[in-house]
Amino acid sequence: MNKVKNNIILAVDLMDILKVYDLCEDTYKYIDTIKIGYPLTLSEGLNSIEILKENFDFTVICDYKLADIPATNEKIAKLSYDEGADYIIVHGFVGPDSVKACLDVAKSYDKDIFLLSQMSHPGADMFFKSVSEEITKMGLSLGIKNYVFPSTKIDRLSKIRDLVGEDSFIISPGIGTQGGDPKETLKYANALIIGRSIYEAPDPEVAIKNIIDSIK
Ligand code: NUP
Repeated sequence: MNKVKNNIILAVDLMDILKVYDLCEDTYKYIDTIKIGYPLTLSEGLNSIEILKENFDFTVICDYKLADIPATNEKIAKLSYDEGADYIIVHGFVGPDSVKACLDVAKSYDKDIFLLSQMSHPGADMFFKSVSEEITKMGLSLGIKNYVFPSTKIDRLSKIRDLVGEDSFIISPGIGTQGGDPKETLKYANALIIGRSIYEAPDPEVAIKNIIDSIK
């Protein structure tokens, strides 16, 4: 990935496509990239991707955190790209063959993946803390350029930036509701993934404008 408008990726974990549509109408002027995951896809279907692309021309990141055997990862990746996904998020802990299966599918569609090597919630430290750098190094050895690393582990985010270098693109969740600071995070990440702080705000447009002002 090269650039994200206003460095904000809107994470939409709503489960009603009409509410998603309203949210997009309120915010599309400020963003060009949206992240959807299981909540929307399982409730409204994979064609949610197409709806978002056709109506708002968004770049769509599918946060399916693929973590299966290569053959199954491959099937899910194909379904997602067939439906118009631009990127899918893939878990690294499952190992290089499972990740490479997704990368190969992405390349065949002229698309790309994001590798996830650490998660934002407190419990993630139990297992990820000791392996996130190794997972990231595996990603580098596979030639991966896009990474998801959380804003809630800012000390390690800065290390991951040093590890992946300035040529890689890091997107970072955990902003606002989970405690991550937008400005601090952008010292190391290229873009912020923000969901509830925007879509649960009384006025999502005001919320997004305030975040944009705060990171100027
Ligand atoms: O480690 C992660 N943490 C995280 O919150 C990896 C993620 N992909 N996410 C996702 O980012 C999460 O599933 C949600 O879609 C978004 C953060 O949303 P919010 O906390 O801003 O509402």
